[in-house]
Amino acid sequence: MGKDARGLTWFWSNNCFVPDEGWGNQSSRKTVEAAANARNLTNPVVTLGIGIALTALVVFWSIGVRDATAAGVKILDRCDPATFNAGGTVLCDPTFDGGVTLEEFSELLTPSAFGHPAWRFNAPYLEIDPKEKVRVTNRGGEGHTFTEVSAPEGESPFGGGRIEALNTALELTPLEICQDATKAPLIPPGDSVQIKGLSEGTHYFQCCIHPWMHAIIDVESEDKEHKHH
Ligand SMILES: [Cu+2]
Repeated sequence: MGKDARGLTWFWSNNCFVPDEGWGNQSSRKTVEAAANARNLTNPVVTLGIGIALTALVVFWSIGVRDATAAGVKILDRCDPATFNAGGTVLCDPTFDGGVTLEEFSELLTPSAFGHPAWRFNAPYLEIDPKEKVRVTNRGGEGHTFTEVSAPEGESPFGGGRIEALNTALELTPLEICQDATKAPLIPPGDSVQIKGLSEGTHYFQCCIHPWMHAIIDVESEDKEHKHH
């Protein structure tokens, strides 16, 4: 750890220093925790401690659960670390091989182009049942948010995020929820969040950094679907 000329505290993370203002230190801490958890789960003593019949039951049960919670959304981008980080702030994971330069990214920051399409949620539309959870994983090189947004019926729930330069370029009005980093927390590269307990109906999500990144999750019970058919 150390301080630079700008007074930022820097952390050693992913074989490079990152300032204590972004995702770097959170990311490495979570990776360490995840590795520790993985070790516990694969501990042979724990596995041996479970009887064969019980093991069979657990395996059967976990397959059932996995089927029920299969929904997933990948957060994607293609940031090129060399050009994105040239301004002095670590915007893009220095080890990430994105390939889209800041110049290429900026060329599509117009209201008509609506941002670079490599910055997106995949899939952008999901149908789940009420008990189903959604795992949202950041596979990009930048920090993103997956923030639920809403608006009165007939109005678009989507809007600008918390990066003024991006909002201005796209001529978007900032959404209030995006201005609060505790309500719209950053998901660092490699991290994931789980969305659960969504009510029946249509839910809208967007990135509060890159406001063209949108997703819709429709929650509908199977019973209801059967009645429709
Ligand atoms: Cu984003």
